[in-house]
Amino acid sequence: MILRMDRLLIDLPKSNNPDANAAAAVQELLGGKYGEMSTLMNYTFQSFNMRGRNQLRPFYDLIANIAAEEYGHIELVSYTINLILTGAAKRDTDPTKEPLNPLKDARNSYHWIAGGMTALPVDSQGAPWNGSYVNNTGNLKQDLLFNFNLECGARLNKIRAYESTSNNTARAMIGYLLVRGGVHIVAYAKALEKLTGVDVGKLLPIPDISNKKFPEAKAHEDKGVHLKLYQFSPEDYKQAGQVWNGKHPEDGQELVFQHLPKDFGAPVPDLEPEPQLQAPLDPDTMKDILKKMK
Ligand code: MN3
Repeated sequence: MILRMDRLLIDLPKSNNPDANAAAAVQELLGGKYGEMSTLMNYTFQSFNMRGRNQLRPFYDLIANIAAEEYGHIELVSYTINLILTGAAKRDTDPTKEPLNPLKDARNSYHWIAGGMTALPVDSQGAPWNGSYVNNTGNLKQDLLFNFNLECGARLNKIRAYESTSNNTARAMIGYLLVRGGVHIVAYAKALEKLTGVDVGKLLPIPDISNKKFPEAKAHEDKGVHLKLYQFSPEDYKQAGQVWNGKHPEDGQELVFQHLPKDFGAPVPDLEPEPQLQAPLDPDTMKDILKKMK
């Protein structure tokens, strides 16, 4: 089971430029075939379903820890979309003034027609995420190879999303996830190496561009974030360190398996109301209800 914390993995800056089409592009990193919902659900099902896990414990622990981290990744991408959409319409409660008009040519109309200018479990074209993106064959080598490919595809899409927008919130999120996705690529490469003896690390990086080329990723790598695999549990899943050890294939630094540091992450950004969507409740009525509930 999962213990949840009301924190975000990094301090996500507020957007300097509301941009509904940039938000639509970022959706690919959430609900696309290679998005965070896919990594979350792949590793979640692979860990639930692993037969003979006691013989395979270090690999089970590895996949389980990464699955838990991916929950925080879907949260981070969702908040990025929410922050980029904040203020993209005119804030006006008078419907005759067309407050939503600035959005009418944006690619994904579900963002404000179906939701409150917030993230959806869909890709950059609005197609819903679906369960066929999960690959869980019951064969460990096959699943690890799939995971390696999934993380490399995710990295490709992150780079293309980065190249699509200079939005500061999007780039801060992508910079961090390039680094953490990079950890997961190396982790699955190491797992395949331990199982087969093949030097998978020689393939890296895919694509042939270093994370250090992206200033928002380099800032995290300078602090060694690319060397750490986290144990997402106080006591459990501790044998992942038998896979995550040795040197990083790109810069030769020593890898570390550790607990999440205390006070890891940052407060969750508060999302301003968008009154033109008729989404907020009347503040006086709400105050009164909360008083009665105490
Ligand atoms: Mn991820």
